[in-house]
Amino acid sequence: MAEPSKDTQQPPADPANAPAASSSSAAADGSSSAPASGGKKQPMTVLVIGMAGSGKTTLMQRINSYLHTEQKPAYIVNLDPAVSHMGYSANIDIRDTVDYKEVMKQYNLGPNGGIMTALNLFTTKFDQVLGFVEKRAESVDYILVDTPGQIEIFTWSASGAIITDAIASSLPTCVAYVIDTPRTTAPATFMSNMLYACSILYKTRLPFILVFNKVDVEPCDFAKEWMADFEKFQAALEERGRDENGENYMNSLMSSMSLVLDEFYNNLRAVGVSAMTGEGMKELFEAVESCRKEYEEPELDRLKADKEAKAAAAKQGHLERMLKDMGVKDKPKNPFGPHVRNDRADALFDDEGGDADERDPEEEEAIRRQMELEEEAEHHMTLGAGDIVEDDIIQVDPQSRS
Ligand SMILES: Nc1nc2c(ncn2[C@@H]2O[C@H](COP(=O)(O)OP(=O)(O)OP(=O)(O)O)[C@@H](O)[C@H]2O)c(=O)[nH]1
Ligand SMILES: [Mg+2]
Repeated sequence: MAEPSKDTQQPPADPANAPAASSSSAAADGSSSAPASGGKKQPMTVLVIGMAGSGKTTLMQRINSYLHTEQKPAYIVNLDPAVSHMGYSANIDIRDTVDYKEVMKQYNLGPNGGIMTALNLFTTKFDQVLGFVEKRAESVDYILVDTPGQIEIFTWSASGAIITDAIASSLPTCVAYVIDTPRTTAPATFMSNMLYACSILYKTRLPFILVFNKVDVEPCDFAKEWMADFEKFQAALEERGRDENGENYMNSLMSSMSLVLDEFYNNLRAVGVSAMTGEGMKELFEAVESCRKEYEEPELDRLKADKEAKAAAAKQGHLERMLKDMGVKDKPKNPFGPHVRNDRADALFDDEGGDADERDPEEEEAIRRQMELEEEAEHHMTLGAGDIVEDDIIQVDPQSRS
């Protein structure tokens, strides 16, 4: 791509003086998120994505004011170069950096291409944007990102992937996929919208919330029901698919796709909201917090795996010390060493000339333990340290050796 001209692109504006969310007040009064292990909890990034007109920008405004009343400050990033009116001020606004109309002129593009290219140009500076966001991460609870309605940015464009990967590798992040509920009541439209959501989920691989917006106009119960009960959705699909002659033109592809979606619903949460009235904000933020947990789980798994590896190493050291103390590693001194297991008892009895019935129970027990320990020592030598399983180690009781 040609180097963007100075007319169309400047470095992202330093948002230090941007008049967005009054972030420091709540942090100062201690009402922000609870600190985790001495430090402040990282802010959660919410990427607001959805089709044109689904209500993303209005929802951003609503969320911003909700967070203000909750005294949980937000940091706002606007990635829509074509937005004409926002009911809030963004800390970082793509419009301060790229003029998409100028991009249209210079690259001879239509509005859609202009918006996409403007975002692509902006993405080349996204490391700077991330730098600004990270600087403010200490003092805010949420980072809200508004995006253009050109949803294909997040399904196939490189800039979408660069943006989501950059943010998500730095901060806990989730996608709020906004759906225009009144326009989704037809089963085929609903399915098409869900397929979009599905492809964004698989492209971003981030915790995901389906946000059914505009519930002041149309409640989203029908959608939740279709998501919960696959058969009801199929029935609706068949019902609506009948033409005036009563023939059903919904083909088996539709049915198979709805089966795919059934699997997809397992991976997400759905909430009904109204960006207009503010209904459902609490539920939305409960979903966001559950996304935070989902995002953090792999990290927890890693910590758990670390802990288990350390415990295994400690047990191994313990075992080695015991084996050393007992001298079982020293094969020549080991009375059972030269014999294969099945011959051991006989070899011992032959040496001592004893009879099995006359054996001292304590001695027999000592022999049995010694055999077990030796077997473990051999097993240990053939396995790597990481292969030692708990059962191998637990069987060794140092008390019983004395
Ligand atoms: N009744 C109702 N209207 C809404 C709601 N949310 C948004 N709208 C209206 O939907 C229209 C589109 O809203 P926007 O917020 O601009 O939608 P958008 O997704 O940001 O649109 P693009 O940026 O063009 O993709 C506006 O007329 C809003 O007033 C809602 O919850 N209820
Ligand atoms: Mg918008």
